[in-house]
Amino acid sequence: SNLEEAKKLAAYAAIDNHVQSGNVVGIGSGSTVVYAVERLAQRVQTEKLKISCVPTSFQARQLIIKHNLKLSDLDITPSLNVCIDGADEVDSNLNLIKGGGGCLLQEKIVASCAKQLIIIADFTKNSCKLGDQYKKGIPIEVVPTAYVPIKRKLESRFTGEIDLRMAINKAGPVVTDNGNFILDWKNFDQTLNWENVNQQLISIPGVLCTGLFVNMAKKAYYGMADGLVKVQE
Ligand code: DER
Repeated sequence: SNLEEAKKLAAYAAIDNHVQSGNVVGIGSGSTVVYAVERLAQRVQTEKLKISCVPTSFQARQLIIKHNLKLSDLDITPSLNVCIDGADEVDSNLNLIKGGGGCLLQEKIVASCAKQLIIIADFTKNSCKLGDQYKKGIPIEVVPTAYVPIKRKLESRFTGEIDLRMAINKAGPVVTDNGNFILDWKNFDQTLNWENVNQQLISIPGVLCTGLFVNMAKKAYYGMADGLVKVQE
């Protein structure tokens, strides 16, 4: 599909522009980063690229191992040159909604340890305001024992709906790689100040992380339907 082709275009462009030998690379989660890992593996073969890769999820770890890339972690390499990751939506200020795949906590940690966070996405992720196109809500990772009081606090403070993310191939709620639950905040007010909102959310006891990545991304690469790549910075 030209959506998959668009993801591949963005991924290849970002890897070719931002990864060089000697780099420690954060590997994001989701479907677009699959193409980024593919490109890294190609470059290791053709250019003898020397890199270490730090995963942001079990999925990313499996990808790194599958492609025989050098696996590292934050104990061994706590400072990364670059982190390549997808996003559910990007606004005109390069603020992101992430966590559609449920991997937001480790994604945010690894991104925070990298000198640059580079986003790769297809054109459908490119929005003016968060919520223009992405309707599944802002993910909030919470300690399972606290999800009801947190949900009620959020419902009293903000407009919109707060839903516990339920699993599809497992009975009950989604449990993240870190053993936590996810609340999805839908139909939020799109005019909110996301930096303030993020600070308010993480100040609630039991909230571990939000899918609001504010002032973190350095650039976003979008694969376009016409086969071109658009860069937002
Ligand atoms: O869950 C995540 O944060 C993923 O990176 C997601 O935002 C992007 O997933 P996709 O590349 O499959 O759209």
